[in-house]
Amino acid sequence: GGKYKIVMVRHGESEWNQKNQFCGWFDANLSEKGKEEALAAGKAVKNAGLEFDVAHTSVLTRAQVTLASILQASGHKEIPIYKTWRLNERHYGGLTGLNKAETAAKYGEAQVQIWRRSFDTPPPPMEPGHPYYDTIVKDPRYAEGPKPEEFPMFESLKLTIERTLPYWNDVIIPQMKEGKRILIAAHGNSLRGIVKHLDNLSEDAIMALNLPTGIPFVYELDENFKPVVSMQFLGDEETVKKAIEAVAAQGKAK
Ligand code: DG2
Repeated sequence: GGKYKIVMVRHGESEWNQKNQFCGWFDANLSEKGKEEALAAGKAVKNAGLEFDVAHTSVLTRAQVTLASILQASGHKEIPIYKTWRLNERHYGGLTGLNKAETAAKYGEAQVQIWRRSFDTPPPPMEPGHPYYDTIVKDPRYAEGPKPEEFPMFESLKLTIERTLPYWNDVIIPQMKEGKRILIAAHGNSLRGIVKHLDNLSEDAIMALNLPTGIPFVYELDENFKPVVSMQFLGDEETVKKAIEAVAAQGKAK
């Protein structure tokens, strides 16, 4: 095994995942299925004998509720929980709220694949007047950051990594060095950014990676924080494979 172990999980299915809408910084709730996935994730954590000293999550409800369920279902009490916009989902810009399959029918599956998975092509910006512009920009949870000048109106995976990695390096790594056992509950694309960094994946390799909802995965890292065990899911292979394929298929026109 490695010197350090860290567990990450994408939140359970949200109501917008269920409706197949681009979500990004919109604060969707978990669906009923998502709540069940979060509880199952907690049981899997318990069965694997994993324990945590601290947890990190985004400022979005779907990640926070998932985290709370996992901690409760795995018998954790009162561990410190850090919430940061730096672990938020990537900001989906002008696509926020659109149905992914309808968008594929309108612009083509290839374009939707670029918007969802390219490394550095961002989605179109969210302009003032967009149905969710005020909801997001004026949300009081962002009083603590990002600063007005760094508040995104869209993000590629590259831009997402640029605001997530400082948190990994400045907050999470020092806690690991102190011996803290950490759980991160976040999002498909904020976690894809961390995975790309840890596994040193190429821009092509990261395009092909889809993360399932509600299935925790373990990394073991050596003293230089290089993986000795990468993305080991707490779930049987077939279930994980199907869940990953379902995420990939969300961009199909139907
Ligand atoms: C999804 C990811 O984010 O979408 O923003 O729609 O992890 O918060 O459900 P999450 C969204 P894709 O990039 O997989 O289309």
